[in-house]
Amino acid sequence: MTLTNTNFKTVLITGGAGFIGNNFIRLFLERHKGVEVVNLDKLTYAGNLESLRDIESNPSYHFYKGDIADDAFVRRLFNEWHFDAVVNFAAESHVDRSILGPSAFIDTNVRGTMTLLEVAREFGVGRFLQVSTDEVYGSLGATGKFTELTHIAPNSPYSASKASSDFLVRAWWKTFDLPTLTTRCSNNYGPYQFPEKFIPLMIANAMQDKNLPIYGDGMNVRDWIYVDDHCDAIDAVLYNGKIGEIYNIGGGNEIPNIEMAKLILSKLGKPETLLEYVKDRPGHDRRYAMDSSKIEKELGWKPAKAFSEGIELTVKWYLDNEKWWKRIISGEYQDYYKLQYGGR
Ligand code: NAD
Ligand code: TDX
Repeated sequence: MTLTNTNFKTVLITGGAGFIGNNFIRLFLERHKGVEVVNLDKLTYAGNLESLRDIESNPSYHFYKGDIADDAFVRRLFNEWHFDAVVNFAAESHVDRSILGPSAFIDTNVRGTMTLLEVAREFGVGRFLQVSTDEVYGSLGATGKFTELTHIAPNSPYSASKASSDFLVRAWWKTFDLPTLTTRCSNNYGPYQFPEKFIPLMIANAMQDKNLPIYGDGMNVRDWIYVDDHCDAIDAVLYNGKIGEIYNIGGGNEIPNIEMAKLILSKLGKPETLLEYVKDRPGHDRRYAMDSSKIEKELGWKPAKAFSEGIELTVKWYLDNEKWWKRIISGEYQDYYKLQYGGR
């Protein structure tokens, strides 16, 4: 059943209009010329075709608006394309939104993943890669790192829904022999990240001289990875990972939130008086840190971008692309899909 490395002709990428998905499609088209890439995205508030403008005329790139939880739609797509591989990025991805309203997280992250698994099983695929997160492991104390053997202990509705999809992926491998792979990555940063997430929110607020909301005491720690390094790791696992395995991916850059916010202010030449300590996030995980030694040893991957360079590039990108994020904030992109695709 499993295809050899070079046999992929058609690849389904879900959630490709989101932050990591659009960066991945760009890398994939560049690296794997001649492979047909189908991007299936529901275009929720987080999906933005504007982020893919530079590649939408590439003849190997094909966009479909649809829901991964829509069984009939997914079936029609598989019937049309007979995918060799699936990379599932599509998800509701923001922890704070999952606290305000968990339903969409179950619909997409759980039901949607199950639908993809089922249809992939029926049609047969060479590889099914589930893009997961370090958050499924819960929270660390002051020391230690998450390994692939750390037990699953999600603390938010978001991470619980992602952990659920990871378990479904495992079950479809064990029960139905679907050739699955799972990657679990730490916090990404870089171009095209929706300005609700910490780094782009801090940059956008600072640029507008608005306060920077810091949850709790600001000492929660995240392990930041530049988005291209995550995409590179997914590509390595997709082509060379061992079926059924889980791969942790981390940036090796642990930074407390308050330090990150201060760094961004200093890069933008803005005063620390903009920092505003606010009520903590309920169930706020204290610290994440990934042990990536498995993927480093087995697949020879390691992060390439130094944090100092990555954060410089990221701040510059938001400075240079003010229109992109300001139009998101104002809701101006709502009609872009209709204009561009006539409602297909
Ligand atoms: P994002 O919110 O920026 O993008 C998600 C994309 O999925 C959007 O384009 C959205 O329209 C699409 N989508 C949502 N529901 C859908 C549905 N039902 N059907 C089809 N498309 C749908 O998210 P992101 O930050 O790019 O994250 C991508 C994936 O990576 C997610 O699975 C997330 O859990 C995982 N992840 C993210 C990070 C991070 O730091 N951002 C870290 C580790 C793992
Ligand atoms: O306004 C804020 N103030 C603040 O202090 C926001 C939005 C966040 N924070 C804190 C909470 C976290 O400690 O910053 C840290 C990062 O927050 P988020 O950007 O919301 O990321 P996080 O909750 O860590 O989850 C992210 O990484 C793992 C992604 O959103 C997930 O999709 C991914 O799985």
